[in-house]
Amino acid sequence: MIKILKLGGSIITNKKEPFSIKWENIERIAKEIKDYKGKLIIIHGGGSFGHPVAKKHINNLKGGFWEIQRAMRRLNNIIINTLNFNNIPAVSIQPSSFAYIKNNKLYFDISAIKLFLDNGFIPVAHGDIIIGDRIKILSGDEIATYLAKELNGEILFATNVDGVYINNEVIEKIDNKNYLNIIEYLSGSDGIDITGGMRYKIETLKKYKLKAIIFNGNKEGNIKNALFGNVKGTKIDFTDNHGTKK
Ligand code: IP8
Repeated sequence: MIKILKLGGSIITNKKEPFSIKWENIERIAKEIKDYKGKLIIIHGGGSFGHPVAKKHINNLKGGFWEIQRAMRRLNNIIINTLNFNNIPAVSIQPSSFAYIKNNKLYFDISAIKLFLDNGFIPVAHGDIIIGDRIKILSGDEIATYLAKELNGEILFATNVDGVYINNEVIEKIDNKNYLNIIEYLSGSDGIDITGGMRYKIETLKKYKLKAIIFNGNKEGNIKNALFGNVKGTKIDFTDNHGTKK
């Protein structure tokens, strides 16, 4: 199964201060990814780069198109430079050039992504602003879920919390059986986040019948452990055959 690592904006940037990078985290993340040799796509969020700029232009996205794109490209450059510096074959994939929206449905041309994967590269995409019958801020979570569905991938959500919390406790597992009980407890995320939070993540995973894990990407070793299938967090499985005998 292809792994899709979503780096939440809060683990790569300081969300409370515009355009501030968490350098130590990015360096550490690169070192943790290094040993993983399976097929991998990385997607990062907007954090204190994309979100404040998108918020500023929310009533005139067309006028702010380039400023939003530029904020995300700046962050993407930093991530990819750090990965390459650590000998990771990361390449930039800019969603606004392969994704669009029509009648509220997303369309992606993923041919280049597939070719990059087949040739041993690690495509690195990011939340972005996209065109279509309207202009839309596309979240990294939407890209992750779309690609997971198309490529039969599993999403590894590296966030700034240990998993999905209910009453101060991390829920070990969310599936079709306990979904309705859990969803009513969940809200958005802190800081300036204009594309949703935990609740939105879980709802989209459910909608597309996907498999994922939500874990704390700020803790040393967790990203590596997630790639190798043994991280602590909330395991999510909405796949059809989940729970049935094979
Ligand atoms: O942080 C948002 O991506 P996200 C991208 O994954 C922009 O929701 C441009 C704010």
